[in-house]
Amino acid sequence: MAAACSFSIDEPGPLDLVGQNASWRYDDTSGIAAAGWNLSSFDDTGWKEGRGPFGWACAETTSLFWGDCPGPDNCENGSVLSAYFRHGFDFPFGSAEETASVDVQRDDGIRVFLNGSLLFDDHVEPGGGAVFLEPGEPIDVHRDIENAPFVDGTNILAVELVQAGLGSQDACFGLRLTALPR
Ligand SMILES: [Ca+2]
Repeated sequence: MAAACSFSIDEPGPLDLVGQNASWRYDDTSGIAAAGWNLSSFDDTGWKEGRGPFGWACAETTSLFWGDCPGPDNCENGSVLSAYFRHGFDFPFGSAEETASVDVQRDDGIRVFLNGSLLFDDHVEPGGGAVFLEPGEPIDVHRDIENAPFVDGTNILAVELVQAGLGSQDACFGLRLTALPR
């Protein structure tokens, strides 16, 4: 008697790539983008390391130093506007252009790069600083980016978190990434 045989073909679901509490390399002290900081080839081993989310006054897991500001009421010269983050993850599904589904917390503005290409930005002036977050304005942003430039093997996310002005009383960065297969 032939064995009963049944199977089903499931639609592929979202692929979890980077979790909210992932470990990142980060530079929160220089305020200056190092040459090639957002490229896959950049050596970030000299940067600090910590788990997300990052920030201050933001229920963060890892507190940002944020320049010479020991607190929101004591920001003098040398404070910085930008902090930089890098995270590598494996994309074991072959080189493919998929839809990247990104949930970020950003205060004030953010630029997100994937393998050196700008994936998206939010709440920043073109080529410049961030736009002030109004009181009560959400810090959570969701974006779906079609044809994201994933590559086979190791991929590098690089993020610039930007404040709208020196002495900002809070800073937040968190990120979760999934891919939606076609
Ligand atoms: Ca802020």
